Amino acid sequence: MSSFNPNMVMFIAMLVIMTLYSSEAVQYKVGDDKKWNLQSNPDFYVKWASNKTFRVGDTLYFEFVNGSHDLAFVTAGEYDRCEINDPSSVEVISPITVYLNEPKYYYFICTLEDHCKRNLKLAVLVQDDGISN
Ligand SMILES: [Cu+2]
Repeated sequence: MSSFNPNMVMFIAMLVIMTLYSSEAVQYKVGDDKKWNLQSNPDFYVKWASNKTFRVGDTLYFEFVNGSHDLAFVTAGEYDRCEINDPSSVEVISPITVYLNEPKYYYFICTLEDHCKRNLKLAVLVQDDGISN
């Protein structure tokens, strides 16, 4: 019964190892085809982030119509209150690639008009890649 093809066993073992240890960085396009925009569903960006695992080395790619939206890197408190204390953290030219270099929460909002209060905001938890420690 134990007639394993040694080549096949080796092949499967290599696939498993590659899957476990390849820390291929992933680029996530925020909102997918909806991009960075006001959405009719208030939970849109919460849901968008909830089914993904963000890891150190991954990137977020924000795309929007210049002048219609912007992107600010904010603290948890600013995210909650839709405030911005550091105007220098606002990016206004699309597209914007954000490098997730640390295992922590990252918070983003749109600062234009009432867009943040209308839930154009994103929080992601970035996890350690599990290799570099
Ligand atoms: Cu906006």
